[in-house]
Amino acid sequence: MDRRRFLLAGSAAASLGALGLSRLGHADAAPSPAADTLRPRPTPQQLHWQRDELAMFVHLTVNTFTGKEWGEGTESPAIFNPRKLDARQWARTARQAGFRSMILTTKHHDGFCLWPSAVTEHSVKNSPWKNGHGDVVREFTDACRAEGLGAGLYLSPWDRNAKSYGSGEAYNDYYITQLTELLTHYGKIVEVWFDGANGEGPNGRRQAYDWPRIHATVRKLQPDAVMFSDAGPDVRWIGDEKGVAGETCWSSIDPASVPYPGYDRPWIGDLLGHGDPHGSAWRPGESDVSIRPGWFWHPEQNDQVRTPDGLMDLYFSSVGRNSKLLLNVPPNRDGLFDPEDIASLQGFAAKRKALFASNLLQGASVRASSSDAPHLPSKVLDADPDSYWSAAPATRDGWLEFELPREIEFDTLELGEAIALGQNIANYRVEHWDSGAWRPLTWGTTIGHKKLIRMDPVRTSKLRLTLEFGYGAPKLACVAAYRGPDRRYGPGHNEK
Ligand code: FUL
Repeated sequence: MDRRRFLLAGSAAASLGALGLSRLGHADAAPSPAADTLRPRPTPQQLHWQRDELAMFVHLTVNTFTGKEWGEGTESPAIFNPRKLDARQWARTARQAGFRSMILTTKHHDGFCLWPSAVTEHSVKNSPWKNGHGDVVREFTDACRAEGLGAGLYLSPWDRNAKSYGSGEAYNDYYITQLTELLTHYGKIVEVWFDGANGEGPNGRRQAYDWPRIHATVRKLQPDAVMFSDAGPDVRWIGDEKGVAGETCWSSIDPASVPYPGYDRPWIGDLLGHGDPHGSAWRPGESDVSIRPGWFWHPEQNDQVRTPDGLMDLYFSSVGRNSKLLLNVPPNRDGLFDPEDIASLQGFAAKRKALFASNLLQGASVRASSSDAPHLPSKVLDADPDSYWSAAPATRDGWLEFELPREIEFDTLELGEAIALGQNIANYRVEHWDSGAWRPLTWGTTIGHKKLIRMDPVRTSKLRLTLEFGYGAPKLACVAAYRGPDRRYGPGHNEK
């Protein structure tokens, strides 16, 4: 059913990560400090978006009441009645679990609008909920702001209810009107989410969307919002709906490789998952996944809510691979998050708090292969993402050595590049000092905003991080080691 399942089934075995590395020769070609500034960098909005790390998706529509995942577009608005709907409960849950924004499905593929749109009768205004006077988008955006969260909106281009769907301009006008309503009546919107799914409308026809016009409308009405789709333009889909970014994950991509949203090709999943170190566009990946098997609430899935450990796995495979996690939590038929989902989110937050409590490398003396003052090696140990160590200009590799006053024990490493200045590091190696010699600990590709590496507990008083290849002078904002209370992870766990 899902277009994205088709993509996964068809994804080529050849990894674009391998492709990225095979092109590393470029890195050694002609190192110059000027070349560093030519590589893509994030806009302030993209940087803010990525540093938020966690966003919550909220899927709600007539499907919540029919048990379907994709509505037909023929559902009666009379079935939509989330009697106890409390958007503040959603936003409070999100904030308490460390999420920084939420994205609501204002209209899913069934065409039912969660706000009283002026251009259709297929909306909350013809539902029994609040006697047709309700507006979920209003309650949602108000709740986000009350809890200090950014508000994002999903508006499905595919609409199985609109009569004009598949007609060309008439539907594009309809879509632009709905987008305009959403972007002008509800205050500041931080993210607009464009689904690439494009099926047939009620008359059996498909629609050619006017993407340039859609993008221009968002830029004009909400210049600070980032736009998501397979093809960006600001943030890209990570290529699967499992919450798993590529082990190699570049924030840059060649815009020509995914020319428009919904560009179905068998290789797109890998391409989006890995990005492209030579891509001209900074377009970081968003990993969307649901806390339950479905995107919408189904009573029979109440015992299949992901556990706190399962959510930790998602955190490592998305945020820990230079992506952002967009975790869906669907409200039930009362319009509330279920207690199971809330408990799991609280457990997830508690686990992150316990694991990332303190950087055990604090207090180490740090030496580097070279430095570009004032960006000294010790900068990787302060918690400020804007302060960083830089190797000397025109270098493409380097190392950092940490010497601690006493032995530490850790099972998790965190690395972070100074991504305000771009993403350069193609691969790294970590060694620890053991019985009078350096011993290999781990090796990996790409770092970006955050790379998290899990391993069996290691005891050492010295650690060495070697940045073997890059496309600019290495610039690291963070190196951290943590010891989690869990002991269940073995070596290589993160690679699976
Ligand atoms: C997909 C849609 O078809 C699903 O129903 C869901 O909304 C997901 C986030 O995107 O393309």
